[in-house]
Amino acid sequence: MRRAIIASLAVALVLGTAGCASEPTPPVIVDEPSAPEPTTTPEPEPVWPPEVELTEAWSRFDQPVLLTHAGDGSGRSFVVELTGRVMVIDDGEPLPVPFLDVRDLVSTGGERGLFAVAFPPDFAETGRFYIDYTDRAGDSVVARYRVSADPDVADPDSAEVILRVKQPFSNHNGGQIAFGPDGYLYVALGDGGSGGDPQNNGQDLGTLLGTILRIDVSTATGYTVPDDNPFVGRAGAKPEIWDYGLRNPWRFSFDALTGELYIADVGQNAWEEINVEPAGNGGRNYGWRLYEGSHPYPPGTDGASTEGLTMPVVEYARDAGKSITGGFVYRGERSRDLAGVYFYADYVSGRLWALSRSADGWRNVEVAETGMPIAGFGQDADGEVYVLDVASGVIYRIESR
Ligand SMILES: [Ca+2]
Repeated sequence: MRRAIIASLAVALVLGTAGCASEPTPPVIVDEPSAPEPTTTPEPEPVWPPEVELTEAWSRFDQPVLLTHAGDGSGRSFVVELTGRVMVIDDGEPLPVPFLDVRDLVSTGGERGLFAVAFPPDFAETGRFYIDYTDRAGDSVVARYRVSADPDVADPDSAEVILRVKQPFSNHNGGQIAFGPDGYLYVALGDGGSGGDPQNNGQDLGTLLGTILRIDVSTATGYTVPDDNPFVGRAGAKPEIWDYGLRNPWRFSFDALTGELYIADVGQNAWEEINVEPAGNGGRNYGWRLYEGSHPYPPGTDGASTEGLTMPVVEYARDAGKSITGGFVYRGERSRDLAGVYFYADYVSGRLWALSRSADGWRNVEVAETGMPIAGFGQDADGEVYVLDVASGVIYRIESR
């Protein structure tokens, strides 16, 4: 009798969960032996679960997808607009004149546009910086620019394309670029697009598609490949590759304190995922198109051997969202309770999550249902983290409540 009551209770609970659209399956921690071991436990540990509010900081940007800083001591922030401009926020005020306007060079619509700007550690001395966009032909471009005599305005004539990657399809263009703690430029490239990676680019070390690259841009022109890149000298492999097996790593970021690399990889039809890489520990195969998240791809197949693959730290299914947007690890002063918390969101569902780890392992919790199409996050020179609404053009600061 008791067994029957428990059984019917269980059925009721299952039905209740399935029937309630507002309570999706939360992201789950993937417990994989191949997952990277934490190299550091940041101190102090954040208050858990974090309670946050989004405070409107600025508005009227045109499809903002990234807020970053130059690391030059100026305290300025730079906002990347998908439509092709980089704008400056100085002393808390957006400047009316763009830092850079490449709308004439950029293709937009769908998953195309101006994606990112990145400033090298020696930017204060050299004035050189980098942008990533899809050009008029739809191909991926990384270009170097220089500031003009006015530090708030770049010289449009200084453009030098240092990398151009042919895109076989219009979608999955990656788009993030950022300097690692080692001073090298990291570049995300999607698998080339379509669906299901028809060219198998993710598992092919002979193409730059489906990867994160690591290149040395300190040269006068172009770039060189660091000698200690993981695939240097391997026959048939592109030496620029740092990590591979990625589908569409639209957003990655480095923890400003630990140097760990957080990669959010957009899924195919079932699973969105976050991967966390120990600082300086590349050469990893993140599994696509053998696996989507921790699940064999295509669905219903037995799956390839997981040997040599790095599985995600966390993943979520379609009832929680359909397109992951990676953010940043909070390292600011304003909300000390959030120290060490990584924020990410889903572009379609508008859900905002916090991920962090304790001595017992990773933990993940939803912190807001924003209802906003979040296509990007930001982190300023002070380590504060921002959420960017690509539709309304409003930028919100994440603060502890
Ligand atoms: Ca993966």
